[in-house]
Amino acid sequence: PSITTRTYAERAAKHPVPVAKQLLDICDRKKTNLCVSVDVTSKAGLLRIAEAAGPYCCCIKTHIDIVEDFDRDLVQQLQALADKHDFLIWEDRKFADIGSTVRLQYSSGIYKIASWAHITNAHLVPGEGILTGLASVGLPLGRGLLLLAEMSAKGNLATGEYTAKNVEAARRHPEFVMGFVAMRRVDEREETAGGVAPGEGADYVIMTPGVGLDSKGDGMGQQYRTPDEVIRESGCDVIIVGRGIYGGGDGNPNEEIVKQCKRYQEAGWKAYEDRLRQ
Ligand code: 5BU
Repeated sequence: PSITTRTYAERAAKHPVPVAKQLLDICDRKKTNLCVSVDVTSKAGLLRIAEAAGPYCCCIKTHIDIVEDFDRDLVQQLQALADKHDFLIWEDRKFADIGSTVRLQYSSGIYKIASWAHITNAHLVPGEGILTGLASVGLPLGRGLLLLAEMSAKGNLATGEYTAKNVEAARRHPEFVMGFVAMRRVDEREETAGGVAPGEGADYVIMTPGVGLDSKGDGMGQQYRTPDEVIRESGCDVIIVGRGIYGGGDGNPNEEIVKQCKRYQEAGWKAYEDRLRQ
């Protein structure tokens, strides 16, 4: 049977990366495959939205370098919210340098990402040294990495052979690479092409941006699909929703955030249940 017919709980029980196990367990426990992306520029806004969205999501995705008044207290409060509401934190840093440099970018500087983000992600453009560099910091801390095998934006270059190379590289780092940012089940296509029975290989968590129920794009290249297209049709595991929930700018009022979270949580979960029945 294919990975897409297994439940999050079944997959959690067998996953080799502790953070992937944690994430899949949260999805099962809270009945949500929603990751809320919070792209706001103030500490207060980020914390307010994380507090409002926390009960409905498995993960909060940050871009910490856009926050104007970043301080250590911000990440401490975010960690406290993650504990309180049972979600993971993903810093969408998109590392893209040589191993020795990303190692410092991940561990040091103002943000010290590895000290608070359960998950981060990287481009494979520099080659596999980037995985060795990030793993040297992240593995001892029990962190997990997503490789950017595909992207959501129109005309992006993460396609074809490049996508396939991401899957191959992930297979060589099974203890650290927990999955992919991708638009479809990139791992299973690979397995089929290579003659390996689908589902018999490693299990990767596919987390998918470009999700919206009310809009098809943002005029700057973003392309939106529905939770059903992403989870059921394309076999991805987690929907990432940003502006569809927080509304852009400094963010919707809490009431609207909660309403949209419930809407996306419900749509994502229904798509998952429909997929299991397929
Ligand atoms: P939106 O408001 O739902 O469009 O926000 C999408 C978020 O996902 C935003 O933080 C992007 O940086 C992020 N993203 C994306 O949109 N597409 C991609 O391919 C990747 C990340 Br990788």
